[in-house]
Amino acid sequence: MVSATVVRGTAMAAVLVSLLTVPAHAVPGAGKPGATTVDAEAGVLPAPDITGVWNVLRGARRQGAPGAIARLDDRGAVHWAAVGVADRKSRRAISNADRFRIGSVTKIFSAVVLLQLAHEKKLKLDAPVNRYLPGLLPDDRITVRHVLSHRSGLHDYTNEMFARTVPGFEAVRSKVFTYRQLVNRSLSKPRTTRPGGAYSYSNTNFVVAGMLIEKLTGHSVRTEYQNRIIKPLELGDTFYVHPVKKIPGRHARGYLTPDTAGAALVDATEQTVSWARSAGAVISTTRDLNTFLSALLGGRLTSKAQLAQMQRWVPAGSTQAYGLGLRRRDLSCGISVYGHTGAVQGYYTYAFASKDGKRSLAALANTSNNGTVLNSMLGTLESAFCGKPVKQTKRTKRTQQRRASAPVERHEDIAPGLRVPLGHPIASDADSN
Ligand code: HEL
Repeated sequence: MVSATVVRGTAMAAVLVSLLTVPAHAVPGAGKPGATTVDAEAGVLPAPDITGVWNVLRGARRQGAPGAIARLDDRGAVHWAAVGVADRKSRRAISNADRFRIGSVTKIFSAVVLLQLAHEKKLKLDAPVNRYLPGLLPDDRITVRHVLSHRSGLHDYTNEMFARTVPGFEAVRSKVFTYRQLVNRSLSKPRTTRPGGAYSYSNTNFVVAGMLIEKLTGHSVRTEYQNRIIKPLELGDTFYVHPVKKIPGRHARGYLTPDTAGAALVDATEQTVSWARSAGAVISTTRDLNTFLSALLGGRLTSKAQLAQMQRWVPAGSTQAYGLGLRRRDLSCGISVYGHTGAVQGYYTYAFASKDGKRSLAALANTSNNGTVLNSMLGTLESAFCGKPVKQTKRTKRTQQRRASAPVERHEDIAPGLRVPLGHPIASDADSN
């Protein structure tokens, strides 16, 4: 094992930065600069740039995240990086053993359960939602597939809920919503597209997914996640505890960035996440997320046919596409990765894997509503899957700078030209967080 640890002390706090690597046994040379990993389906993946991942985390910290972690699993080789703190009061260093809220990465869990139910012939993807939940939706043409691919046109009720970030969060952090209350909030607004129309991201779709799971199985989503995913994959750090507000065991605290520049971060760790339920309330770790995505892409959670359904893509911006509960991100080196991003108050997550699932990266910054950090964290994917950046021309540099400074809007993540939630960039001194 190669390990390097740097401890930096300041008047305010000690910041622990660590980078640990377990070299691959299976692939000689994997992880070394310039080496490549042969991936049967994805072609040749460049060797990951581990230092690059670490530098991205350091950047996120400078941009206002109290801490940031990443774990890369690459055919038996494991790399970790961690920067900053899990808890701003105790100054405990953050680590990849910390659990955290994964936000919309939860959507993959919900989609997997529904795809398994489709395989068991308990559900048809092209059947109307109303066949299983009579009278729920105002249009019989909205199908299960439309919901899972964000093409139902159901308005995203969280747009209004979190229009003002901190007051919006405080108003719901202790609330327990029924699925129906959440759907009713959505239905009080006009729909955004016709059924099957263009992609339009909405948490409402995955609230409906949770209702479908509970109706078709007669069990809670917690039981279904547990029996179909968590237990078989032995994900010992993955939980759905709704409506319990605490994260069980060792965890990173999450810090929400207020809309007012310069205002103090808000500790958002404890909340019911009832506003999201099956759209975003799962807790996990970087290790479990990598295990989960490797299993999914490796075909160990669904049949081949169902995995192919999950990867029927609709365009979702210039560098992204959406399948069924699954995002595809097209990286600068031409490689695509598959997974999801998550933004829940206090936590930004990236969890993606290669086409065959043999390389996976999960990363967390323990802040949110900070578009700069969210944008930067995309760099973990670039470093993990594209390796070292090729020398840039002045022109590509200019294009990237234009993209990085493009305005972001509510409720979509960082793809140039897409709508994104994410408040304002903040500049702060890393050690004063
Ligand atoms: S937003 C996303 C991400 N998704 C969607 C979902 C999730 N999270 C939410 O809908 C929460 C939105 C409020 C988050 C809050 C913050 O940053 O903590 N922002 C505000 O309150 C802004 N006023 C599309 C980014 C995804 O990647 O799928 O997770």
